[in-house]
Amino acid sequence: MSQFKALIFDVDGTLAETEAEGHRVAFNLEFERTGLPWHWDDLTYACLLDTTGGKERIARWIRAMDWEPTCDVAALHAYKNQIYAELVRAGKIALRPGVADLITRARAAGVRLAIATTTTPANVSELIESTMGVAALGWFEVIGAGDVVQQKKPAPDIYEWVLERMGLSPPECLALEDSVAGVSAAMAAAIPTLVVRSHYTRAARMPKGVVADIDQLTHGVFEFAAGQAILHS
Ligand code: XBP
Ligand code: MG
Repeated sequence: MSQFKALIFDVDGTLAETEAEGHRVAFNLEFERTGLPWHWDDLTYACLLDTTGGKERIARWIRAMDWEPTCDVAALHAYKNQIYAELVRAGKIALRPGVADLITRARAAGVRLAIATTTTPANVSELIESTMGVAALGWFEVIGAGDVVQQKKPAPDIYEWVLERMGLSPPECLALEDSVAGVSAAMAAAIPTLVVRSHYTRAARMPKGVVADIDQLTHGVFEFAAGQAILHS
C-alpha cells in the first residue's frame, strides 16, 4: 500500500484518448488542408509518438522523409491545434473511464491535483473545460504544459517544474502516465508512477519499477482518506 498527497496527471492518452481521437485526426486534416501529401495512419502515428511534442513530431517526419523543409512547421502546428480545439469543443473526445470519478473523489478528500504534459497549454484548457466544465481548470493547482520547459518528456523537466511549484517532494506525489516517454519522465524526476495503458501503449515495454500497471482507472484502484490517495498495488 502506498499513500500520496498529490496526483499529477499526464493529459494525452491518460485523461482521454486524445492521441487517437484528436491529435492524429487533426494532424491529418491539417495536412489535407495545406495540400501536403502526408497521412499518418494509426501504425505510423504509433511509431511517431516516441517523439514528444507536435512541432518536434512534424520536424522528425520531414527529416525521415528527406523532404525539402519548405513548410512552416510552427504555422502547421498552430493550425493543427485549432482543428484539435474544434474537435474537442464539438464533444468528439470524452474522458477515459474512471477519470471523472477519480478526480471527484480526490478533490473531496483534499488530495492535491496537478498536470504535467507535453501538449500545448491551450489544448489542456480546451480538453478540461469541455469534458469537466469551465471551473475544472481551477481544480488543478499547477498545470505544466508544452514549452514552459526546455526539454520535453522523456526528460524529467516538466515534472520537476510542477514539483517545484507545488512545494512537494517526489515521494509525496503519484504520476499517472500512459506512455514510455511519460513514465520515463516521471521516474527520472523520482516520482512514483502508475501506468494507465492507452490505445497506442497497450503492448509497450514500460520502464521497470512502476508502482502499478493497469489498463483503466476504473473504480477500486484508489481509496481516499483525508488528504491522501491510497493505492493498493
Ligand atoms: C503528448 C505529446 C503531444 C501531443 C500533441 O505527450 O507528445 O505532442 O501528441 O500535442 P504526453 P502538441 O501525453 O506524454 O504529454 O501538438 O500540442 O504537442
Ligand atoms: Mg500521454
